[in-house]
Amino acid sequence: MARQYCPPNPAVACVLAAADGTVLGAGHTQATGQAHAEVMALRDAAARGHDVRGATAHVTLEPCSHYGRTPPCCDALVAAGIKRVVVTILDPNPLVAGQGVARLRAAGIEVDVLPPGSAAAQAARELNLGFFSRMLRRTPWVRLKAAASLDGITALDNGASQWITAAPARADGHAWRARACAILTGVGTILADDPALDARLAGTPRAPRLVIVDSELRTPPHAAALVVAPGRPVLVVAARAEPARRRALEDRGVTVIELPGDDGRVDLAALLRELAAREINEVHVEAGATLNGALLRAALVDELLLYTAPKLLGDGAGIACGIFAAGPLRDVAAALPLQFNSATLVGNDLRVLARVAGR
Ligand code: AOF
Ligand code: ZN
Repeated sequence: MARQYCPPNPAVACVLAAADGTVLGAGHTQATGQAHAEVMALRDAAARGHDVRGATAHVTLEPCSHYGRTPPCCDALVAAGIKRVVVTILDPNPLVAGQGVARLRAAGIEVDVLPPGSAAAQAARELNLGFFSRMLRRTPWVRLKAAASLDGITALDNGASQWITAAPARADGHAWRARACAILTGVGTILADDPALDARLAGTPRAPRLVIVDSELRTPPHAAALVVAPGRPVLVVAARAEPARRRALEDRGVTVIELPGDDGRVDLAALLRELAAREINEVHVEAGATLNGALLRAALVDELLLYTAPKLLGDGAGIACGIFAAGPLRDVAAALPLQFNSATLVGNDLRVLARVAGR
């Protein structure tokens, strides 16, 4: 759950343990601007009436050493009399990046950092892929979601594309939307389907922002995606923003920016950098074959989230289309190198997570 409400802050857990291993308190990161994991664990121990002096703090991310929206956790641990801190992985935030450990050691606290290659360190990183990506690569983690039949079809000749997968898979898809900082789509999907693109089925307390790639600024000011979730930030990214259309969208509370690429369309790599600058950790892409394909060809996708329904929908004639317009390949060896991370039955549909090699 923390993953759904703490972005853009990383989701962190902290357990305070006595010398004999007894758990004295535990906590995790709250919504951005509120308490970090360490502070929650200290509060938990206090509420349970435990004395934490001399205890060990196990933290899944290096305790912060800086004044951000909240004061440094290092200071809270020092003030509480913690004797030893076990850190799963260093914080990649340049404002912290080892300084948390240094600050604790300077205060006489024994600090152990788990080896970066250890399973625990890998798991701690997996928990916050988007945060690590934004901090280290200055671009968000991009997860592309699609649903198709067993034969890879996303729409029929008559354009019918809704409900290829069943309710449990759709709810699962909403949970993935809810943990992202932004949902990215294209104007083609807005015009064709008029989707809400919110995370209502997940009941998330934090609405992920919506980003619409819209080179010519054709998004209708009354599109469902702009009105269904009031208060949700919406960013429309154009290559060329005609002033009257821009004004009509801005009147709806939408932010419009221009990021023209060489081909007259939106520069997608620049868009992702812009999103990282706006504290977007994870981007959840739900778009049509064209934007999906453009992101894939530009090597901007890190992970695929594919739902496969146990249905056969045709031979690809007419407008029946595949998931990605990723361009023709001459050679199977030239295909994007992917690795399956998991395959899970969600209801009667199959959910596959495949990661681009090296990401
Ligand atoms: C921790 N414990 O549970 C988390 C940390 O603006 P602030 O004060 O909330 O600080 C945000 C930064 O703190 C964030 O970018 C990351 O470096 C670190 N997150 N640190 O000690 C936590 N979530
Ligand atoms: Zn902190």
